[in-house]
Amino acid sequence: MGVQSSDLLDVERIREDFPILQREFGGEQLIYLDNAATSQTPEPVVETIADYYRTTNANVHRGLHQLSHEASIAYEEAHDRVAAFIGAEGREEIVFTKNTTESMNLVAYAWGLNELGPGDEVVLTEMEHHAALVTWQQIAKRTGATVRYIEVDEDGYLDMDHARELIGPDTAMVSVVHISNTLGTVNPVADLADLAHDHDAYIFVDGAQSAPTRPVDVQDIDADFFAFSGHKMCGPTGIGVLYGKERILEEMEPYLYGGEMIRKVTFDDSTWNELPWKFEAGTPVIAQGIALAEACDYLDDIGMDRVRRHEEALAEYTYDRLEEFENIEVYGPPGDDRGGLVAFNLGAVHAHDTSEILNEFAVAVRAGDHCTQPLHDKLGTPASARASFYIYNTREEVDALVDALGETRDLFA
Ligand code: C6P
Repeated sequence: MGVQSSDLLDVERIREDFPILQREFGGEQLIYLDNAATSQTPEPVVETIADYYRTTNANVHRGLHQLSHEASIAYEEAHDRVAAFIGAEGREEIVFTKNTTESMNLVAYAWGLNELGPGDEVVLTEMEHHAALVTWQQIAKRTGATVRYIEVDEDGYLDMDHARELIGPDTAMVSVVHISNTLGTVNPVADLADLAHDHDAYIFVDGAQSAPTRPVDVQDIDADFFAFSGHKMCGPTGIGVLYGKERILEEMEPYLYGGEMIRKVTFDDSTWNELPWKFEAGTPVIAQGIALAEACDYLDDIGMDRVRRHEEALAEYTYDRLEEFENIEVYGPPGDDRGGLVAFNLGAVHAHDTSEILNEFAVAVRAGDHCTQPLHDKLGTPASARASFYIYNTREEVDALVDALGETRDLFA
């Protein structure tokens, strides 16, 4: 069994920063286990947003007035802060987007449309989120490139022999999820980066589930691109991050055109602003970016290694407790080798029914295909229920989940 969550984090103290966790539904206190979809937002981040609008709100990079100057500095420094959070070299490598999905589309359009063609291969995995799968599928259709999928084995791991078979001289891009949002598998992205680079291909690591939950150093894993979303890591909605190696971003065409991203415009042609602004057309996500920097501070103050161990301990505890049910299917690797989420089906009970009944006990879990339809097809089920954890969750909440699942089972017996 994993380390007690209370040995790792001062959860009681952390919970004080999240008043939403005090909400009650039908007399029961909320147990929020849908963090892989969206995490809750701590008071310091909420305060940062409010404070920005109270004291600093102005457009950036435009006015010469003091407010615009202050907003611009704060917005630019937010890029530095996010760069430090993932070990990037500097703000040039950090593009603020709307979310992980937009970061993926940015590269697919700006790089993929220009660089891919017939004979080129984009290698994905069977556990990719639709953000990657659908995007590369469509770009491949438009360019004549081929999409191939690294198989997932029965235990929820990538078949690395198959990866070595697929990644070869025709591979142009390997796009792989760091932690599967359905299986909880932590993929060997550094090994996949080596394989991709051996064949002069790029690797795009989808960090939507890893950046919020464990220390990530993009240089250690040698990712060419890395993407994540603010709303899964104590930040606001409406902000995502695309990390790209400076050399590659320099060579790429812009994705969106307009104000902010230009250097010189004439009636005939235009030239582009320096990185990262070349990829941030129009008025950017100013308040959200500044709030994301605060979220990075908040998480780093706790310590990302402790966040990781807390997540792993809760996932392992949940996995072990779910095994108590006779007729349960738990997807993905063993409890002691996964990120902080557990997807399952309780006998023949549809995942939607499970989540509706859990909702009666104020337990919030996600049910559905989690934007991994092809993976669910492979698992032989249209949907699963999923509990996912964050810094404020406790073993007692997992116990409450298990109790509520016991009631669910009895109801459908
Ligand atoms: N997954 C969930 O699992 P956006 O919506 O753009 O912020 O994130 C997309 C995304 C990309 N990759 C992975 C691995 C993800 O888990 C997600 C978001 C959510 O509940 C919504 S499907």
